[in-house]
Amino acid sequence: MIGYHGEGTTILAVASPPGRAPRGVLRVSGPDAWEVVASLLDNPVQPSPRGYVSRNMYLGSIQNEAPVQIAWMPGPRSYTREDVVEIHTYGSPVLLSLISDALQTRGVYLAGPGEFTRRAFLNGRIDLTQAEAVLSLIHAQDESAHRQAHEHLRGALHERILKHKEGLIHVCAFAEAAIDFSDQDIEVIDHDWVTAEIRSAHEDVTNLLHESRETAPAKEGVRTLIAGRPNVGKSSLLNRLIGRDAAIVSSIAGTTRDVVEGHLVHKGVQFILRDTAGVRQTQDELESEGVQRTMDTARSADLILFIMDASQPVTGEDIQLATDLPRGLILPVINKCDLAQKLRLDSLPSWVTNREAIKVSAVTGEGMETLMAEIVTALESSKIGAASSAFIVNSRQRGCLMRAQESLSRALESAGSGQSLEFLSLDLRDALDQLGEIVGEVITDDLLNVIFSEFCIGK
Ligand SMILES: Nc1nc2c(ncn2[C@@H]2O[C@H](COP(=O)(O)OP(=O)(O)OP(=O)(O)O)[C@@H](O)[C@H]2O)c(=O)[nH]1
Ligand SMILES: [Mg+2]
Repeated sequence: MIGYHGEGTTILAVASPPGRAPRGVLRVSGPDAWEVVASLLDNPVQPSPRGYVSRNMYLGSIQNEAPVQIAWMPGPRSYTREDVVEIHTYGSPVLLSLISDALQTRGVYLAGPGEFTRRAFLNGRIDLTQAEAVLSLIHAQDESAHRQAHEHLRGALHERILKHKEGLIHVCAFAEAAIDFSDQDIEVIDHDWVTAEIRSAHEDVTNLLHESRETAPAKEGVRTLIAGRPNVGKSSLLNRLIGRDAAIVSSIAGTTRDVVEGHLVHKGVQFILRDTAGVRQTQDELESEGVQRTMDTARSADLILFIMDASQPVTGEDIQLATDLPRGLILPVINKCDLAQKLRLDSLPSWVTNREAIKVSAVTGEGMETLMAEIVTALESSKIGAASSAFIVNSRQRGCLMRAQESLSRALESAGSGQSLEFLSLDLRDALDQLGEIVGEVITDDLLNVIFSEFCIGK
């Protein structure tokens, strides 16, 4: 059970990463923040913060002479909107835990995960999309995820949702007023306007969903599958790309069985590379399990590199695999181009022959730069990865968007078919609830706990 503490309590957390570090930071937030921190200091300070300037650092010492700097950030102009005091000192785990213990004996609680951000949300400083953005920012693994989290932090998603909420509230209010007047013979509602408002919200929600599907992978990295028949050099290529021998390489066909994963950051984009079993018909039970895994991985990949062997003629296995692989973003790559060229692509499906295959050698390293450049170009044109400035929405937000989209579709239908306005108003209220939930207007404690439990302590 995650411990979150009620109103009026003061909480603390070590805000610097665990372990030894040059600096350590403890954060205290709540009504008693100043008083308890002041009571810990060796040198007498005012028990009241009067006379101390907001956002200034004050020198002192704590726990028998450990020098500290105290930053004073009175609410409401602080992260949590409560009084916040930060204690900056040596990054010694022992010292930090001594201070933490001393604060706890004075009635300060250890913060739960994300409790500072939770308070910022509950005190109205940020909305839920921004709180979640703080989380994404902490977890961002590459520049593009970082940039998108920043966008949310600025409230970009919030703004886009609110724009439609206003319009829909208006329509809903009119529809409900019209219900009251329905026994009188006056036309109080302009159907064209109603339809236009709902359609515009429906369109934008649909767009958001569409954009988010395309960009979601960028959060953890572009899932890249290295596929090909046995022995074409998939494992060698993985090792070459990530610069270490992660996968076993051998001249025996059918070496790789498990999916071997490697990470690579290129031009600010994070890639999760997956080397897999070479695909062929096989009686070997283990190998065929490996082949099964390759095809499963293919279905969830954002990008597939289809590897061929320059030194061999095309085989039935190449053709079969080229036909079976899902046609998302897929690039033909010819490996072993350091050897005499025997490969002719004619018999392969047109998606391979229609474009120029990228020629590389995993052994000499030739063509690696071109390969990465082609990948980046392909990603840019497909909107996966760094080039996209589109919205990343998380799965919670996505669920709300999907439900809002459904309600709006129903509302559109009932507006168009001249059904009773009661239906329209119900569907609009549903849609508004869902949009409200995205920004955290309608939200339960349970949901809040789930969201904030993903945070680290101290944020
Ligand atoms: N000359 C040359 N040999 C290569 C190149 N890439 C791989 N090889 C050799 O080809 C053989 C197979 O390489 P692997 O990387 O194990 O091939 P794989 O596709 O992972 O094979 P499986 O795991 O069995 O599907 C090894 O003997 C490698 O040394 C290359 O670019 N040039
Ligand atoms: Mg292999």
